[in-house]
Amino acid sequence: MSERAGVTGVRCMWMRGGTSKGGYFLAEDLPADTAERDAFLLQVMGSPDPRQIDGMGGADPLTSKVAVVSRSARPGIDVDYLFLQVFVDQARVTDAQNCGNILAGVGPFAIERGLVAAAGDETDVAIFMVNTGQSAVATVRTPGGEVSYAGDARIDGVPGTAAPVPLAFRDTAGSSCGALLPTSHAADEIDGVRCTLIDNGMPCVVMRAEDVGATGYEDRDTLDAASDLKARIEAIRLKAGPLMNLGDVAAKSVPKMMLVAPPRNGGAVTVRSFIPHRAHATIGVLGAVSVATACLIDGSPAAEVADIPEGRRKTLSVEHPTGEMSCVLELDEADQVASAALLRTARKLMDGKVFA
Ligand code: NQM
Repeated sequence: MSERAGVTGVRCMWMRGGTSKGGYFLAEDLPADTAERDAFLLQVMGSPDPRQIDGMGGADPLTSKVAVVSRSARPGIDVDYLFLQVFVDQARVTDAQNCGNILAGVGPFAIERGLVAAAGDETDVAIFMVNTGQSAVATVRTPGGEVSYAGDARIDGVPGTAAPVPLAFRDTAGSSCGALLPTSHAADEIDGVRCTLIDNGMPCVVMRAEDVGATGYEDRDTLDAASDLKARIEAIRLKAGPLMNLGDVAAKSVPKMMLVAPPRNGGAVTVRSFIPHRAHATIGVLGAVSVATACLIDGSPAAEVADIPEGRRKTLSVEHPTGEMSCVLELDEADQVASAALLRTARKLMDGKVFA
C-alpha cells in the first residue's frame, strides 16, 4: 500500500472540523486491512515525531485526526463515520474514542463526495458514529445545491466566522462505558480525589480543579508545563479506566480528564481538559456534553461548582481556555439528559491526494 500510495497518492480532503483539523477519506480509498491502513495514516501524519515534520499533522493531537466516511446501509442513516486519532509522538492509531469536532466536517464532506444529495438551502445529514454505535444529525448550508462554508457563525477557538453546522445528538449515554455512570455513583474517590466517572458521548473523569492543586483558570501552556499535576491526573486516569469498563487505558486516549471550577464569565462551569496527556486548547464537543451532564448530577463535584439555568431545556455555557462552548441539553421526564445540541463550523482546506 505505502508503495502504491507513495507513487499515486490517495484521495483525501483536509478540513477544519470545529476546533480540530484532519484528513477526511472515503473508506473505499483506504486499505481495507486495519494494520495497513494505520501504517499509511501514520506516514500521512508524519508520526511518530513530536514535530510531525514529514507529514500533514500539526504536532498537536487536535490536528492529527482522521475521519473515514462511507455510505450507510443503516435505516434512517446517510453515512457511517469512523474517527481515528493518530498519535503524534507514538506509532499508534486508535478508534477507541469518538470526536465531535471532526464530526462537524463529515456532513459537508459527504455532500461534496456525492454520498448525500443537497436538499434545498439546508441539508440534514444523519451520521452513524461507528466508534460508539450512536448517531448524530448535522445540518449543512447548501444554497444552490453546493456546500457553503462562508457564514457569520463564530465559535471560540477559531478566528473569524463561517457557515453554522449545528450538531444534534440523542442517546449518547454510555457510548463507550455501557452506562452514563459506569460505577453507578455520582462520585467515586480515587487517590483521595472525588471524581465523577461519566460517559455521555465521551468517557470523562470530572473532578474539581482545586482538589488536584489547580485553579481551573490556567491557560493551555501553563497546564502542559505542570508535570506534577499531569502525573497526579494520569495516576487517577489509570485507576479510573478499569472502573469505567475501559480496561487498561495506559495506551488509550480515553478517559479524558476534566478539571472543573466555578464559571467566571456568566457561564455554567469552567473546564480545563486533558485529552488525556496534553491540555485541550478549548474543549471537545462530546467532552463538553459529558461535563455539562455531570453538572446536573446531584452529589457530583461538578454540581458543586456549577451555576445551572432553570428549565427542562437548558443552555449550559462551558467556559474553556479560549472562550466557551454552549451545550443545549434537553431533559426527559426522569430528569435525564435525552438530547444535546451544539453549534460548530467547518471549512474545506484542501482537496486532492495525499502521499505516504
Ligand atoms: O469530545 C479532542 C476535539 C476532541 C474530541 C479530544 C471531541 C469530543 O476537540 O467530541 O471533539 O478530546 O481528544 O476534537
